Parts: sequence; structure tokens; C-alpha cells
Amino acid sequence: MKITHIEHIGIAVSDLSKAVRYYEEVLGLVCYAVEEVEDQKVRTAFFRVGETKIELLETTDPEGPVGKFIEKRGEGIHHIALATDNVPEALREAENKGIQLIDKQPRKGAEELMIGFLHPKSTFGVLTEFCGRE
Ligand code: CMX
Repeated sequence: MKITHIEHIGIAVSDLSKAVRYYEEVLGLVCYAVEEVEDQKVRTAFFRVGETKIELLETTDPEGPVGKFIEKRGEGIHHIALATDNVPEALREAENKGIQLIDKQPRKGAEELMIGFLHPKSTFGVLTEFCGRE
């Protein structure tokens, strides 16, 4: 696989609009998109930081992955997304090397990207996402 850069860092927050205000008013970043990803039970807000983005995640359902995460661990860094040109191939390759996949096949995430997750128990505690156009 070829990882090109950190596409985004996902941060779980309890209140999206409060968190957006911090990123804009204190850090001077610009929220360029707010999007609900029904499949993932989240509302997201995006900021560009160089080539990388920050994705704020607010749950739309207490039983969703971000709802459960906040309940168990509180707000904070939720996942790291690595950009790759071929998500299915990256997932296959990781699985062949013994990594536990959450997604065997990529699914559609925010910003029309294809995404697939590796289980944090296999990746030293960091929920890892592959994402790309394909
Ligand atoms: N990072 C690191 N560890 C995490 C974690 C995270 N984000 N989320 C859960 N865990 C840990 C739990 O703390 C738990 O650890 P312990 O067993 O030591 O207590 C372990 O993983 C398993 O947790 P679980 O309760 O059995 O499983 P969950 O039902 O909480 O599911 C996970 C965990 C990662 C499989 C699930 O959250 C998932 O499928 N995530 C992928 C999808 C996702 O996160 N979508 C939201 C973002 C979407 C987007 O970016 O658009």
C-alpha cells in the first residue's frame, strides 16, 4: 500500500457548534463544511490545516460509534485517517498482515471519500481509517 499523508484527524466532541467556535475564534481556522454522515451516525465539521484536515465529530445517536466513545472515554482524538490511492487494496493488505479489520469493504464517508477502518485493538490503540477516492 502507499500512504501519502494524514488526510484528517477525527476528534469526538459533545457539542459541535461550541467546538466549531473554539477552532474558529481561538485557533483562527475556517470551518468549510458541515455534513451529516447517516451511515456513521455523526455530524461532522471540517477545517483545513495545510494538507491535513481536522474533522470534528458529534454523534447523532448515543449508540453510534462516537456516542459510545464519548460515553466511555470522553471527548478527544477519536481516529487518524491515512490517505491512500486504493482503499480496498490497503484493507486487503493490512488483513493479510494479520490486522483485524472493522470494514472488509470500503464504504462511503464524508466528502464523498471511500473509507475503511482497522480495529484499534490491532493498531496499538489508535482507531485507523484508510480513505481515498477509490
Ligand atoms: N480509539 C481507540 N480505541 C477505541 C475507540 C477509538 N476510537 N473506540 C473504541 N475503542 C476501544 C474501546 O475503548 C474498547 O476498549 P476496551 O476493550 O479496552 O474497553 C475497545 O475499543 C472495543 O470497544 P467495544 O466497546 O467493544 O466496541 P465498540 O462497540 O465501542 O466499537 C469500534 C469500537 C472501534 C469497533 C467502533 O467504534 C467502530 O466500528 N468504529 C468505526 C466507525 C467509526 O468510528 N465511525 C465514526 C467516524 C466516521 C467518520 O469519520 O466519518
